[in-house]
Amino acid sequence: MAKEKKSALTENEGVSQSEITNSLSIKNIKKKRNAKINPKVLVASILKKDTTALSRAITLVESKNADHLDIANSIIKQCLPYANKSIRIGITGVPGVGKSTFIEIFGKHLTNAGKRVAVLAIDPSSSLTKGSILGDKTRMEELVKDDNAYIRPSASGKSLGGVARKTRESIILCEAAGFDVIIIETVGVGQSETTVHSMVDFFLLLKLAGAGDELQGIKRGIIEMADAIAINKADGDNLKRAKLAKVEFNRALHLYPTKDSNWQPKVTLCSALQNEGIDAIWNIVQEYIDTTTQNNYFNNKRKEQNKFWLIQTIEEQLKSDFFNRPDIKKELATQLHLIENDKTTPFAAAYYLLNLVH
Ligand SMILES: Nc1nc2c(ncn2[C@@H]2O[C@H](COP(=O)(O)OP(=O)(O)OP(=O)(O)O)[C@@H](O)[C@H]2O)c(=O)[nH]1
Ligand SMILES: [Mg+2]
Repeated sequence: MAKEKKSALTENEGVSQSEITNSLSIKNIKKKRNAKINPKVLVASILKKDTTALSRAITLVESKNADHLDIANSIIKQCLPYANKSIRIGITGVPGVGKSTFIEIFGKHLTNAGKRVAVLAIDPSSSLTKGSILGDKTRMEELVKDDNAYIRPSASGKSLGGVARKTRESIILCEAAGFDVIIIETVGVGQSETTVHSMVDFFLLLKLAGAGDELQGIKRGIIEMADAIAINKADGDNLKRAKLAKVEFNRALHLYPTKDSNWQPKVTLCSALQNEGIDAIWNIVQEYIDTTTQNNYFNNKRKEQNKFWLIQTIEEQLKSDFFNRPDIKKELATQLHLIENDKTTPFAAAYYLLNLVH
């Protein structure tokens, strides 16, 4: 044995020991990285509430590598029987309304009540800003240290549909890992609210008390989607204005037709900073779940959401397959050029390109 060792060393003469160690460790890292991921083992760990395994699975879901997609699909399939058991809450509001502060305190409220909470985010700006919720992880100081909480920085991607699919699948994985409440956060700046609304049970809109123009600046659609509106920063000098805003929102909400859920959206005040009104919001969520479970809306909505996501996924996939074809890429450039020079119409060009595929 000693002899063998010696001859191995002689073979490596001229190469320093540190170089050998370095090359060995690089080889090891590569080997580990390429080691075949065993979906079964990963799923078993997820079911044991292992959040490292959960993070690995979410990374696979988010990966653009085709091999990873297969593994991710297998993991999700195995997790599905354990999914569907959480309460999914969407939270939206304009930048600065206090979403991070709210989620931190709301999350702590839930973990103190013995719940396990996962926070995911849909951040439409993430491909540009590299994910603003990354900074949130440090802002949610208490929650991030909590063993019963899991915070995942937002998925990034070119299309909202793609990011949404990843979040949908991450929800399933989090549920399999035994999280009772899943919070999906999004910045209230556009399409992403509709996307989040289509994947949650309860939709909470955080608002600020403005200067009397409460109802003018907000998109009607978002108000219509909300199951509750919480006017945040209802503290200090702001309290009076917040109370007035509550009256206005209540009046406005009564103008909307009753929802299919038979649920009358609630307006409430809170101060995330001072931890006031947070328990009331959780009570509203529970009341909503009770009402909609009894009238079966809860289950029906989830089924409708699943159907919606089936169609959505097909559309997304067809679109990406189409635009990624080398012949389409080339011909699209030509057609765009022709359009620019008024040599063809958008419809003729579209039919021409579509016919290349059919
Ligand atoms: N007075 C008061 N300030 C608050 C309250 N909640 C949040 N803030 C403050 O408002 C600022 C913005 O809060 P964030 O929680 O970062 O807001 P956000 O909605 O996550 O913002 P973005 O991540 O930029 O979209 C911070 O300075 C908070 O301390 C509140 O209830 N009362
Ligand atoms: Mg934030």
